[in-house]
Amino acid sequence: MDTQAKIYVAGHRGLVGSALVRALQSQGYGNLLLRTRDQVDLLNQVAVADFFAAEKPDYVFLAAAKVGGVQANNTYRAEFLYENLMIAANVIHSAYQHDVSKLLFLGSSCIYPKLCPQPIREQDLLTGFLEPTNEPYAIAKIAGLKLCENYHRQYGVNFIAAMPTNLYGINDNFDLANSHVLPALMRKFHEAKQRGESTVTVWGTGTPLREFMYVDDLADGLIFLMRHYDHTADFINIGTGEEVSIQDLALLLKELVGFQGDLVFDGSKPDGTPRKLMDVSRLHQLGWQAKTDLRTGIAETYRWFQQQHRDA
Ligand code: GFB
Repeated sequence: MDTQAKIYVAGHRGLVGSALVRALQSQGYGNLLLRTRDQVDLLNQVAVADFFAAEKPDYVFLAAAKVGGVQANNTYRAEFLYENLMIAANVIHSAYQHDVSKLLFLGSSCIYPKLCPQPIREQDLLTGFLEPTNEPYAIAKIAGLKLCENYHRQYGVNFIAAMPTNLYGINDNFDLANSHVLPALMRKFHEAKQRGESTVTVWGTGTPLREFMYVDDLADGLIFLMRHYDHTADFINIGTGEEVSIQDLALLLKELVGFQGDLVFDGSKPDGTPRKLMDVSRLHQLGWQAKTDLRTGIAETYRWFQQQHRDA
């Protein structure tokens, strides 16, 4: 990927897309193609086709998606299915029609069966039932990776797909109802500390295990894959290979935010899948691994979060 190549980052204002823009710019890629939803609506087939015809990008990072935590996935089921299917189909098809040299599609670790053997290997896809709370999102993401696989098989295009684990970092969504656990708890602890409250509510039982990756590591890994991983009909996991229980995550956040009170677990909220740890041996064999540990990544994110609050 030449530093002058025209690189379209779809979803450049989101958690992943904005990290990609930071990483690409810091690595000397100066010809980035960025469009807001108002400028190019990725749900609109004609708008996407016209955009690709006019701009003819060389490389595409497909990081645009409708995303959210366990409750958002379970509430906006139709939107998660429809919007993610449309984004994947419109962008991947247009990339094929307009001779994009290489495309990288972003999926999710929730594509794998709910009770998958751990750590989860790429070949475990479609070997069991999905977690019901995020089945619509997972189906759309499976469709996206299958589009990459089958456009490659039929047309020979170099479209690859990466399946990231749970992510966090700068520009995350901190909405209390719809966000993922890490930003939600960071905000809850921060606000409880400011208001002098004695408890913070953690959803579910606290026993589920999750793997968390700092989004700037992910961005570096995605650029690595774009440069070094060509299509072999296989998508690839991207994660840290380390897991933590939701209870231990909450305790770490409590400590780093400096909240003195107690945790209360709300069993009326869903736990989601019991365990979700990626097997990242294929990625490690290629020569890349994540470098930011959870404590450091959370501290960085919390610094940014506090700065945003001060500015607001
Ligand atoms: O991050 P999260 O919403 O997504 O929840 P998933 C992870 C775990 O944290 C669940 C618990 O067991 C939640 O019950 N949790 C505790 C909380 N307190 C909170 C809270 O305040 N907010 C949230 N959101 N959770 C998502 C999928 O699953 O993972 C998506 O729904 C996507 O499709 C994403 O794949 C990576 O890890 O359960």
